[in-house]
Amino acid sequence: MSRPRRRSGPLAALATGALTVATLTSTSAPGHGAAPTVGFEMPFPCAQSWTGTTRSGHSPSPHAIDWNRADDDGLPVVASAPGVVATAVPGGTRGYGRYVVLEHAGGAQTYYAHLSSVSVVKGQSVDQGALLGRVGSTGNSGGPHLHFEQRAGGSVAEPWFHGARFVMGTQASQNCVDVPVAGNFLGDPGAELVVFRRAEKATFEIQRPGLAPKVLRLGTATDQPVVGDWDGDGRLNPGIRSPTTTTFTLKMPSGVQQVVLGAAADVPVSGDWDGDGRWEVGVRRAVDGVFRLRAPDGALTDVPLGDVGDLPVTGDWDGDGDTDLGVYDVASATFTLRRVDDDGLAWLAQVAFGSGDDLPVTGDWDANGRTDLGVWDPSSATFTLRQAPVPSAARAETSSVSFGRRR
Ligand SMILES: [Ca+2]
Ligand SMILES: [Ca+2]
Ligand SMILES: [Ca+2]
Ligand SMILES: [Ca+2]
Repeated sequence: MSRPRRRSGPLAALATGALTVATLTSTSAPGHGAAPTVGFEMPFPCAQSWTGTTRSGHSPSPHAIDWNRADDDGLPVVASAPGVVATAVPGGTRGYGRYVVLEHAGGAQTYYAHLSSVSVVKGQSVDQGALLGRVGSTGNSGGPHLHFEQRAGGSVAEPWFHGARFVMGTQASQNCVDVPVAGNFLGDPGAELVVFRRAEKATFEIQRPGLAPKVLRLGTATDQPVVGDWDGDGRLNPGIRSPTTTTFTLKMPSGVQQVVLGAAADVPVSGDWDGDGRWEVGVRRAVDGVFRLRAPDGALTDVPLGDVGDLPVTGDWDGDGDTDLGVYDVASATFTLRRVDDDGLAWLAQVAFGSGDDLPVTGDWDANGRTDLGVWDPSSATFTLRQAPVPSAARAETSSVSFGRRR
């Protein structure tokens, strides 16, 4: 699915000259496995402290971790690394109870067990830091805690977090993730680069050339970002969707609008579906990959597009004022863009752009009224932007901009 992450343990550190003798020694000590090729973080939101314990006799392996903290029943459990949901069991009563398995690059897996609720479905792609479910005590469990495993080659492996071997005790999660976003927030003609910074008090950070980023505060670490021109003044506004309550909170200077739509696992999308200048919301359903678009009167339109594991994108590819739909396939780094002509016929264009673990972003970089494509590389926090006369053009200009926090 992806290349090895650049910051992922001693081998990556060696490349940057940061490897210490102590790390080398512990890596080669008997009984210790090699560092994982995936850059795992703790399965909890940024900065939360949790106490992790391992023990001999722990089933299925002494490498499995039980995570606890005070009053932990019902607290969010998030993805340790980006991946695809291999297993989601929302109703389990024995063994792992309600649990989730994520499949990562190179066949690595992570297990999240004894959950009180599961927020994802099998087959969907989830980003690092995304909500998977909540801590519970389902299955073979004596009280609320998170049972967590990292697996390699099918076997439970010694766990690593943030490039270091796990050590028992209390530690703060460094699962502090930026999510790439873009759009015209500032009112000048082109789109700005934006990241949604997952934190207990989450923020949208809007790049301003030559100035500090403009910071808009909205949402929490486990909310999903969604941006759009909710009030129709020509500038984008921030929004979030809570997967827990399936409620969108759309923030405007005049106030907040709330919309309830979709299931917990669904991914929010936004666009001006009817071309009147005010944007609407929708979801891409995780179970079947169908876009469900919501009109201002609440009417719903379903548009199937792409595979379940694809990531949704939206933009006005043809510049007619109506927002169009698209999907990005991470494994092949290919956008599939859909537009509808004056006769109501739908047309698809495929554009190969990006690589590795890149995440898709869209925005009108060159301010010509047609939305362009881009990707953000999490390991370098670099946006690569594509500008072309039309989205399907074979020749396109690309530019790279570093913005956001590297993972
Ligand atoms: Ca606006
Ligand atoms: Ca509209
Ligand atoms: Ca359009
Ligand atoms: Ca453009």
